[in-house]
Amino acid sequence: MKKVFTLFAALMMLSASAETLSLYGGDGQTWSSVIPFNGLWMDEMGIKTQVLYPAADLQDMVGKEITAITFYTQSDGCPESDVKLTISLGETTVNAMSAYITEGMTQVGTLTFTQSEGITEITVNFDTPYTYNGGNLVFEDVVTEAASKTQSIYMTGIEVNYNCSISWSYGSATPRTFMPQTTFTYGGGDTPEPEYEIGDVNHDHNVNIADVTALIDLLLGGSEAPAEADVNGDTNVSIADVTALIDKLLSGN
Ligand SMILES: [Ca+2]
Ligand SMILES: [Ca+2]
Repeated sequence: MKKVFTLFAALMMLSASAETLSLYGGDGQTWSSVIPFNGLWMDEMGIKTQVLYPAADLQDMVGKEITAITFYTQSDGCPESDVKLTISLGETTVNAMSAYITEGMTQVGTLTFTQSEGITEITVNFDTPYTYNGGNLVFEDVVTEAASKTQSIYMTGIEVNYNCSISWSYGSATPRTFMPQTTFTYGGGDTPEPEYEIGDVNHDHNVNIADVTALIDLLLGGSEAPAEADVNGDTNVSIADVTALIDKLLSGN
């Protein structure tokens, strides 16, 4: 029973394992003080910043759940008093920013900057995982508790040749060509295919008579059997599996 439980637990962990997608790392010297966090303006409620990630860069995550997003600072720096922001994601057919995207945004979490030094990463762990459906992805942060005193936050990234982001300054929304260095953490979605088919005792990605020989050798030798050797699925590897494997080969299943 313990064996079965351990296997089950391992499978659960495998299917829930998190992957990451890191983009726009650049040279580490290119930075923005307004994308994705507009530090100097964080003393105003409602200040909004958006980044538009092209779908072509996000194909690894289609159908998966995004659970966190990380940005990187070029140097120490944060608002000089606490700021709270809401973080939202959405998908759009828009390919470049000319105005804020207002439709289809969903709040996924919040972020609080507290006064501190030495920040190199800013990670938002989502309260609500976001299922990515394959569109152009919009990241948004909005100030919901303004700072009493502000300071620029310098974030690393790359310059691109179209308006991929937008921020607020001096009374208007300003499109930008800065794409912040970003790591997405994602997982879930499709359960991965098992590595080997049941009966593929020798792990050569074929189930054939060589596996019968391998299974007999294994039983005679008393060595540890791979999970694929339990052909009849009774959680034991025994002579009954030789019979089951031969039956499987003869029946062509
Ligand atoms: Ca085989
Ligand atoms: Ca068995």
